[in-house]
Amino acid sequence: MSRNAESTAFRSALEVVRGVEPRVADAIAAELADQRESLKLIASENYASPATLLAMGNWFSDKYAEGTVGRRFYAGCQNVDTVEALAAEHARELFGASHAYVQPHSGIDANLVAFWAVLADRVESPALRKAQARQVNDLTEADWFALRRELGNQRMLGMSLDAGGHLTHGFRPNISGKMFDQRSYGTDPATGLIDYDRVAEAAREFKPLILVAGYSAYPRKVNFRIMREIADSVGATFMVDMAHFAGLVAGKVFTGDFDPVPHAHIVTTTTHKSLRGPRGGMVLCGPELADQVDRGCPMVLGGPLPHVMAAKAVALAEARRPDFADYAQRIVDNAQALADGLLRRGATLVTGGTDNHLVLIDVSGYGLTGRQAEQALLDSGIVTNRNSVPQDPNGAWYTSGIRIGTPALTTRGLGATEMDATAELIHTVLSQTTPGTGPDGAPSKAKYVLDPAVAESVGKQAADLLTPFPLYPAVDLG
Ligand code: DSN
Repeated sequence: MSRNAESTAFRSALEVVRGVEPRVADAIAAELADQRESLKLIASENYASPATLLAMGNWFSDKYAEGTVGRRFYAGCQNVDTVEALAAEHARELFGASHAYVQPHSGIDANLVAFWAVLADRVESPALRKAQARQVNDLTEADWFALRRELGNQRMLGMSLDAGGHLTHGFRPNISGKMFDQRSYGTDPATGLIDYDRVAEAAREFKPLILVAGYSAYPRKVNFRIMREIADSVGATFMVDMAHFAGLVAGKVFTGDFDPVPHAHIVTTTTHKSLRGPRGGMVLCGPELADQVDRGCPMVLGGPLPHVMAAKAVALAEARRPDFADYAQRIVDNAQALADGLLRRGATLVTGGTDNHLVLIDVSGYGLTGRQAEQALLDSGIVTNRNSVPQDPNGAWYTSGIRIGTPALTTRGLGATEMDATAELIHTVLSQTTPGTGPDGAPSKAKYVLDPAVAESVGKQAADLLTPFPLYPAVDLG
């Protein structure tokens, strides 16, 4: 697409929206302006390509298409079939998977599909077999009771949230922590690293049906070969949620023992993080689980989002191009440059560095909670999110950490020099912010004090850092 075409496309779309509800058009334009001006360091965010974004704004949004390619519960799905098949083909080729299911609307949905597929495949439930053989009317009340009992209380072992796991890996407030009998493995308190011997021990003791690997806030690689051996040793199904690092797998930065696809029975991901696609999810698996995974809709999911599947096909096609491998490598190079810059200035990093796309700063070293640090950085034009650190004394709301990631800034083109400058800005804000007090004068975990002149100066330097790297340079909304 020519640069001119991109600009015309977005401008025209906004003009049409403005004709109906100008406040929505204004908010869309304001979002672009905000994203252009801020140093976006949220590890799970990125900037999708114009082609990916434009593939979503169309009449595919109007179509119901429950079922799978060629087997729909609705008529007239031939064009949805085309884009769903294309997205799945690109995903299979990109990741070397034998089966790809591209319907999940989000990462949580992808994980629910995977959980269901494993339960349906592994749990011995005669009632479920009858139900799946379309003999639902033959099931008695006692069968249904047995089905619920047999599928419930199955065991899952996943990484704990405060060690960097995801809430869908068995965290109590999430459905995964309620529907499964759940245990967590953490990280070594001394190193912050996964201790595979401890994981093996936990697996031997607990004998999970599903062993889950994957993370949202663990700044290191995971050895999926070892994790698979642990799963095999206790007869568990090995599931990897690669949502955060799918782009690094796609770009062949994570290969061999660190590529989950050859090692896991089932792999889930989102498509919008380091993979740089539209907001959505996806499941990859071998032939053994394919039929169960394909029951995701209507078993677990509502109707698929064909406009998003179209955008997934576009983004996955982009990720198959050679330049994506270069992008993926630069994500990691940038994260390491950022980590080095922070360490040189005295910051404490969980695990002492990174070998993926994210860095976790333990801001208790600055005397702050994660919430105070997050807000002080935001005041200074630096967008991050607070995150628990292992054994966090401040819990999941206030936290003691700030998670930062490089997929978005790398898409903009920033490199090692700018990462060092970013480390300087972050360190300046954190070292000049102090904890505040509540109305009664008591120490507060939320309030903080930062000289507005410092915030303004850092904000200006952050904006200057971004000036040579315009976001969506071809898009001029006028
Ligand atoms: N919310 C995502 C993240 O920020 O890591 C994970 O679901």
